[in-house]
Amino acid sequence: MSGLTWHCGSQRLVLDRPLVMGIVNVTPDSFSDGGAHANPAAAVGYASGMVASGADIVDVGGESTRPGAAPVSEAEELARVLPVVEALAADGVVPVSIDTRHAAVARACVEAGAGIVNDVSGFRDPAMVEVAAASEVGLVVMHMLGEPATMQDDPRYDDVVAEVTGFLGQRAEALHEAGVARERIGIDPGIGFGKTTEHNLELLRRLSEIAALGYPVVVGASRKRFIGNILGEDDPTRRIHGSVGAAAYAALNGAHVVRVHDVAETVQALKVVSAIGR
Ligand code: HH2
Repeated sequence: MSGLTWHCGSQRLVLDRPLVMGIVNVTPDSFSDGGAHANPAAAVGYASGMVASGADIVDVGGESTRPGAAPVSEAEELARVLPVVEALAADGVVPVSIDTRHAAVARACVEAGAGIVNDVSGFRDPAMVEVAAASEVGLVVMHMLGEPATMQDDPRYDDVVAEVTGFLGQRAEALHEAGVARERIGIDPGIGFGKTTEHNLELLRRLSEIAALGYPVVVGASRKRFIGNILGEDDPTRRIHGSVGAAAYAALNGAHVVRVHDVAETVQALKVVSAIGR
């Protein structure tokens, strides 16, 4: 039990067991589920299914940030996500997270009822910090080396865990100085974002060093390339069991929230992990 509570707008997430954040990509080009629910009605139906399977949070994204992905315009991103966020937030069953790097998208989705802003660029943009400070929502501050288009071009660190932890601590401090209560801040090492397979494994192995910052830790390993590299599996949709293994490991080593594509499978594994740990 972590003793942490994550303040996400009107909702309080008690982190006394690992929570599952289900991924809803409303995109034509995401690396593992691009195009699968690209219209709003399909995406809402898909997200509701995840909630029925035990998702504690749904994370809605309208821009693929896979390595080498082309950026989309803010208007296009907003048109993809806003109807989905509106419908899911109106349901109010679980907090809705908006996965965006863009302040205009974040602001509109918070107004539409999103309870979490998940920024893969770690609130480096001052406009994102302003949106955060002007609201009461929860935040996910993620580490990414550089930008999606180039982040996998030979990423290097002296000590990946120390550098990622240093960055997350600094960004959390900057948000706090801008007026964000610490209870709202979650942190994420950004598995696959400017990291080799070995960097990702090292981050997961030493997750407790990141958790020692004292903020809720979110980990998104689901179906990612490093799992494919370990398994020799090129097709992301065939990395489910490996992904569940990574989620269980992360939950045992300090992750409070795991961000996953395969909710039912992950919920089942984490229930067993929690029961054994009790
Ligand atoms: N990973 C992806 C996107 N958003 N957010 C957080 N906090 N942590 C992550 O690890 C993370 C994230 C990439 O995965 P996915 O959304 O499935 O793919 P794509 O970016 O191609 O849409």
